[in-house]
Amino acid sequence: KSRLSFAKRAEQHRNPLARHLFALAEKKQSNVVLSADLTTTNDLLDLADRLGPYIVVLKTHIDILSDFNDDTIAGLTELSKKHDFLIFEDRKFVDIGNTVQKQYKGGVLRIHDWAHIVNLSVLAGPGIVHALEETIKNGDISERGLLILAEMTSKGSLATGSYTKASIDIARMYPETVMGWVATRELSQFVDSKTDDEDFVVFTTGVNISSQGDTFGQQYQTPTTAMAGGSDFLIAGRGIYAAADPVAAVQEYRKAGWDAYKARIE
Ligand code: UP6
Repeated sequence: KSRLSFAKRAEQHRNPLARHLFALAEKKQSNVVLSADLTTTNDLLDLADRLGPYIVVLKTHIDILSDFNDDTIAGLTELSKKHDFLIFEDRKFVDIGNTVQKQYKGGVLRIHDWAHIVNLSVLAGPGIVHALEETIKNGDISERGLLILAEMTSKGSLATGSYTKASIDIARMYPETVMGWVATRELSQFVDSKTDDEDFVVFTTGVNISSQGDTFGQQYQTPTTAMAGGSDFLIAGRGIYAAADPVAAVQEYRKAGWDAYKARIE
């Protein structure tokens, strides 16, 4: 796990989006990514507006909205500027490169236009990353980045062992656009020998302070255990938005995550 401060990592990182992310974390004293899994535009924008000050990234599943339209994206983009957070579309691309390029750049969702970060699985091999990287490099927006889904939090996940190792190996082939990975912990045991300028960011899903899991096999850890295990950014959904008071909850996650971060760098 990195003992360097976010400020230091912001200074040194080769990827402009990673630099921005670390600088935002430092500025807002938060490493919370809100998984805003609400299903109407109004509810999503309302949550983003109320919780925006306390988070560094808003994670969306844009295809679960029942009323997705141009105002959804205009609203999200405006709030991302107002409260200074990045947008991460949790799209989990998985198809062959030729198809994901179309899914990323075009279609009804035009994800590349508005999402700073997207993620993908390497089930189909490295071509998917090559394709998404090409779209980013050919586009005229510099702040776009990828995360590789190296592990999953649900019980019985097959993304383990050699699959996780392959995810890391493929991430390291594309250091200009792959900012890091989504994993439950630090995965340095899968990195054979690290080069000096390597600094992959670890995003961790399955974070909840008051629950152990759900009836579909989701498995949670707390902000404190996730940070101790080597996470950099904590992704929490129901623990925050389904709480009786989401604003109080996001502040609680922020404090827990930031205290654990402080303890690690000092
Ligand atoms: N997510 C996981 N586990 C993974 C990958 N992604 O939970 O391995 C995503 C889910 C959801 C969020 O799609 O958007 O993270 C978790 O939400 P929750 O905190 O409400 O469980």
